[in-house]
Amino acid sequence: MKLSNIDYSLYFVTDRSLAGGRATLEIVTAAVNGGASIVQLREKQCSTLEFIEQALSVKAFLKTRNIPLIINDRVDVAQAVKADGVHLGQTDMPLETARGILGDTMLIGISAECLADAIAAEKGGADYLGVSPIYATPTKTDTAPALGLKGLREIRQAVKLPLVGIGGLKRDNTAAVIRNGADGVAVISAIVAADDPEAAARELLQVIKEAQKT
Ligand code: TZP
Ligand code: MG
Repeated sequence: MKLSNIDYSLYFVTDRSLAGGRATLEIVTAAVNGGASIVQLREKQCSTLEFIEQALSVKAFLKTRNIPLIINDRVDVAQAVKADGVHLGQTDMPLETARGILGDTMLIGISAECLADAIAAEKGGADYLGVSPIYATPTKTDTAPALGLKGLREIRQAVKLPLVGIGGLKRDNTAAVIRNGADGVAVISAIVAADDPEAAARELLQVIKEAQKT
């Protein structure tokens, strides 16, 4: 069964290239100890075997904390490890195809790069949207133009799905993303590249929780 009542507040996305040699499981553990509420395993370089092994070890840890695991890009890997969901971009497997394969067993998150993407993904049965990118970021340069807070607000007004903002989000610009309609904030470098990922996650979550109150 698909998970419900997901807490999207602090959505942590991994990236081993920014981890300074630290293991993905070590960073995920720190992020979760600091308050990450959902984790996406994003592996752009490794073999399928390594992706699956990594996912199984991260999943075993996350299960002990009741934190959902989302797999980036790869429906087959998500299925192989019985992840809680898969996250798909606009040039990944189409939503309809993925839903056909996965049925209702798994969450499907879609990256919405514009208003039309968001509306189509909601109509197509996505479970949540990554509004992408809010700001330009060196972590991913092959993105659509930045949506900014105005683009986020337009999407918020048009769809009911949970939204997470992604792209260039740090402690100082996170509150605005929540106040402009996002349910949560998705980050890579703000946690992965931090000297102390646990403290970085904790500080971000504090900002998010404060902003959610207002
Ligand atoms: N999709 C849109 S921007 C982005 C992704 C995966 C990268 C976000 O990384 P950072 O370091 O949080 O800006
Ligand atoms: Mg993708």
